[in-house]
Amino acid sequence: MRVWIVFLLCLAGRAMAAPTEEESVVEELVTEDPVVEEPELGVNPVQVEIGEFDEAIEVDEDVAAENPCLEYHCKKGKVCEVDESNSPMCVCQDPSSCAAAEGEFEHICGTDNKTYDTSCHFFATKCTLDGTKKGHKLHLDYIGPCKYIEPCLDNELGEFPLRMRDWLKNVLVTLYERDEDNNLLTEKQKLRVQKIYENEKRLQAGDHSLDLLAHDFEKNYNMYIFPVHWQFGQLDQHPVDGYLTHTELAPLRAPLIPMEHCTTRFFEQCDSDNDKYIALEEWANCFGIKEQDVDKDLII
Ligand SMILES: [Ca+2]
Ligand SMILES: [Ca+2]
Repeated sequence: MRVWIVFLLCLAGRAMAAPTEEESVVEELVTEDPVVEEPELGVNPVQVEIGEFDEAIEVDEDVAAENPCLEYHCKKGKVCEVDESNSPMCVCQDPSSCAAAEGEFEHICGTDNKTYDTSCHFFATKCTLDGTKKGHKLHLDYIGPCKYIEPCLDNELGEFPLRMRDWLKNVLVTLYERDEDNNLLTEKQKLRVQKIYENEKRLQAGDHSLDLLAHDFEKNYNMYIFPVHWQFGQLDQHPVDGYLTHTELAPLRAPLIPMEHCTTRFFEQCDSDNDKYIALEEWANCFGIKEQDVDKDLII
C-alpha cells in the first residue's frame, strides 16, 4: 500500500480558524498560502483531501453601516439576515442554496450514514436540526461519500499506531527540511526536530514492513516521543486544555477513516476512561509512549 500525504493536515494548528461550537466542525485545514507539494512519506495512514471545513468566526464587531451583514460572520451552516431593526442575525442556511460539489472529494459522510454533497449541505442540514435529538447526534463522520468500512480486527488495531507514529515523525522531519521559507515550526519545535533529523539512526521515510516499524519503535523509542506530543498540541486548540474533543480530533480523524478502517476504533479505545475526551496521557498511551515520558511541556 502506498499512500500520498498532504501534510497540510499537520499544519492544522497554524491554519485553524477559531471554531465557536463544540460539535460538528472540522476546522479549516487548508490555508490560502501556496500549497506545499505533497511529500511522499512511504506507508502512511493518512491522506487528506480537505475542502473547506472552516468554522467562520461567529461575530465580527465591525458591522458595516449600510449592509450590516457585510461584516457579520456566521458559523458554518448559517447565513446572515437582517431583522426588522436592521440588525444582523444568523439563521440556518437553506441546503439547496449551497453550491454543488465539484467532485466526490467534496462529499461528506455524516454519522447518520448519509452522504452529503458538500460540507455546506451537511452543516446547513445540521443547523435545521438544531435542538433536536437527531441534530445533537449528527456529526461529520468522514470525508468522502459514505462507504462500507470493514470492521477493524484486534490484530489490525495494533498496526495502526505503528504506521501513525512513523508518519508523524516523517511529517515533522519534512516540515523541518522545508522550514527555511515557510516558518512551519516554531524555534523550539525546530530544536526538537533537529535532534531527530540529525540522528543517523533515524529510520528514513519509506515503505516499511510492520516488523521493521515495530523494531524501530523499540530501538529508537526516544525519537517518537516528541512527534506524538506535537500532534496532540496541533489538535488541542479549542480550547487549549490538555483534552481533545471529538471536534478537535476531527481534522485528523475525518480524512483518515476512509483509508484506515481502524481509525474509529483506535480513537475510541484511546479514551480509556470513556469520558468522551482524549487526555494527553490517554493519547500518549495509545501511541505507546511510556507514562514517565508524557510531558505537557513538550507541547511547544
Ligand atoms: Ca482541547
Ligand atoms: Ca478520556
